[in-house]
Amino acid sequence: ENKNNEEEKNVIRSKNPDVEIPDNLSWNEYIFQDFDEYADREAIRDSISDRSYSYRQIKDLSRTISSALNKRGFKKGDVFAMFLPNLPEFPIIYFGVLKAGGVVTAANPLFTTEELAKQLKLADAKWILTVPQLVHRAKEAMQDLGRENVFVIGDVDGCESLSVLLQDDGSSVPDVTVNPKEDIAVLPFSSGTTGQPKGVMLTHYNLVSCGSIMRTEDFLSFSETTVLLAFLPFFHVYGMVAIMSMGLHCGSTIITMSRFERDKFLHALENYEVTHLPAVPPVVFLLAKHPSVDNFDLSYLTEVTNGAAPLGKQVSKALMDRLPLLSSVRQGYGMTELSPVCHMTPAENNKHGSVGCILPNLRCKVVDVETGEALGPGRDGEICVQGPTVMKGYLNNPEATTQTIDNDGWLHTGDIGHYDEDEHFFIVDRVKELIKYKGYQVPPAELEALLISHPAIEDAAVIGVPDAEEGELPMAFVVRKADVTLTEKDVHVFVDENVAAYKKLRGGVEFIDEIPKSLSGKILRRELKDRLKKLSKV
Ligand code: 4UW
Repeated sequence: ENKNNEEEKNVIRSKNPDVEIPDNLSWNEYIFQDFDEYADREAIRDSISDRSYSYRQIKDLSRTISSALNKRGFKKGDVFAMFLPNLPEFPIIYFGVLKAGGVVTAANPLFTTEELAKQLKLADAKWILTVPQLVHRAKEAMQDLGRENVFVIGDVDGCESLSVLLQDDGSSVPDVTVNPKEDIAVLPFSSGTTGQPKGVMLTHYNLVSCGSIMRTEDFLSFSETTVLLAFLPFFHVYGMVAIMSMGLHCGSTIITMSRFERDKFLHALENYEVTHLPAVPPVVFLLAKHPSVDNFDLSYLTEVTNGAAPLGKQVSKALMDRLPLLSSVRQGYGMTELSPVCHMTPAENNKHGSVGCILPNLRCKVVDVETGEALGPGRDGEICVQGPTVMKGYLNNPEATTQTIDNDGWLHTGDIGHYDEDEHFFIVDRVKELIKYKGYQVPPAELEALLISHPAIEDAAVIGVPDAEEGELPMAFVVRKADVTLTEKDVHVFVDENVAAYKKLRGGVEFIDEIPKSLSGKILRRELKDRLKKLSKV
């Protein structure tokens, strides 16, 4: 490439050479590349039921699923929803759907029926897989759409059991041709920089690109001797791509955990001799600080990786001090819209508090939010990323797409940060609305829309209150209608009844006369945050 210097000024590229990205493989073909070699090795095991599958089984059974789906009328491009916790069958169905040319949209198993129905509708899901505990919500949400293809892992009257699909004779494995650069493989949901959750179109090529550039020696360190503990949900890109898919691609063993409970988690680390732990800040915090940790033998654990929310320098240092056998506390930084990783800590040169360096094949710049100028080292601005992992766009939402990806293909992350002289990046703030509670996305617009639907509420705004352990706690400013009584408790009860538990207003409710807004009607969240700071000082 021979770009002129002007254009390249302050555009950061990896110090590692670009890698070759296969453009003829589907995401499932890429992940399965070395499965024949891994053969009878254990691919995935459930820490609760102890059910497990070998690499050979994952490959064979996902073919079986594609045949079974084909017989039931599944067509290329059909959207298949997965509404379940982390179970060892997850990758079998996931790759089975992809093999049949389908698109996977996975939803948070904590979702209420309404939250699920919204995603199914936007994604136009024709099929869904769930577990008995959630089948009620899955059925209701599908009925809203006039659809009834509900599969369940286990036995429930009126639903076809996964075990029936798995008994298929494999005679109808569909012969689909995937166009990796055009065809969507997965459709995760993200609110992006503003508004309600949107379907993020990730093509096979987006994902193969992300896999290929992460896999470079300096970054992803999974191998055939790696044991991963997967408590982070597979419905989210971090779990789905960076843990489940890449763990399998590298021939590692994945231990699934469908529910996080401290002692069970620590016991699983010891019992399964876990070597690699992909984590989020509250769990890194637990490992660094909680007294129970001393009761377990964690001597196999060599790597803890943080992602999805900011990790303080002190916590990362404290963990290294506590577990001297850890070779590193690494970080990955990413976003659903980036398939999802753009920065990772390189093997050498681990700097506490840094999210690492830009991965090969990508370009990154830090731009002044006012002028758009690409800034030099040490200066804070918005992180922008360009390259083959940038999503195809938001589903049926060209407006939101052009707001996020500019004409030159730069994706604007909505994160504020800088890089140092060695081109290691640090995230310091977020300009987008998004709130992250324990790494989960809590889109303020969603809570605001809910609040405003309450008959006694005139207007509302939701912001994140910083919290050392959980990241941020959603908090609402509420304007009451004239002549109504509405208490803080009323607001909490109303919200708790209507949203998944992680979206609760743990940061509190504050009544206010008017929501500060710009002339164009946008909520001035900075002003609310400043107001809160003042309140807490009084
Ligand atoms: N530090 C500070 C971080 C960080 C962060 C994310 O829910 P999304 O869209 O996506 C994610 C994806 C995270 C991820 C995926 C795969 C992976 O390997 C890895 O590292 C191990 C991480 O979270 O939310 C995107 C937003 O979350 C914040 C940031 O605001 C970003 O725009 N975020 N990672 N390390 N903040």
